[in-house]
Amino acid sequence: MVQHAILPLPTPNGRHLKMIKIRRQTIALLAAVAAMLAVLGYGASNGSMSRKPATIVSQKGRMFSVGSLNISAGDVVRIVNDDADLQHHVYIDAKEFKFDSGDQEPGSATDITFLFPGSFTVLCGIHPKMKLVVDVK
Ligand SMILES: [Cu+2]
Repeated sequence: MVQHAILPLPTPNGRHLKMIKIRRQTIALLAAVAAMLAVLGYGASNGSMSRKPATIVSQKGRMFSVGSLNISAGDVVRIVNDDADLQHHVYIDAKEFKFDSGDQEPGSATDITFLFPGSFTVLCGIHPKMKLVVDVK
């Protein structure tokens, strides 16, 4: 039978514990900020947002499936890359509203929430001829 030696437990390092606590608070804060931004509709989402897209626009053959859209403030437009072998990269560079999807892989979807009334041009950073005008009322 093996005899277990009883060793004194290492004393907790006070500074280390404090750092863990601060890191936890930071993570909680970041999570709260991320949740807030998601509610406000910032950033690209992977389609898991609870808000239902008002309109789905396809990207195929280096074109958007429609040239223009009329929506209401707060509506979500989902842009789907239906090209099998092309990346797209939508962006909006308006004074009131800037958006950048990052690279959109084939099959991926990008949701854009339009919070403000106005006319916004959605462009593709890879295919300069792709253009979608979104009128938000
Ligand atoms: Cu494109």
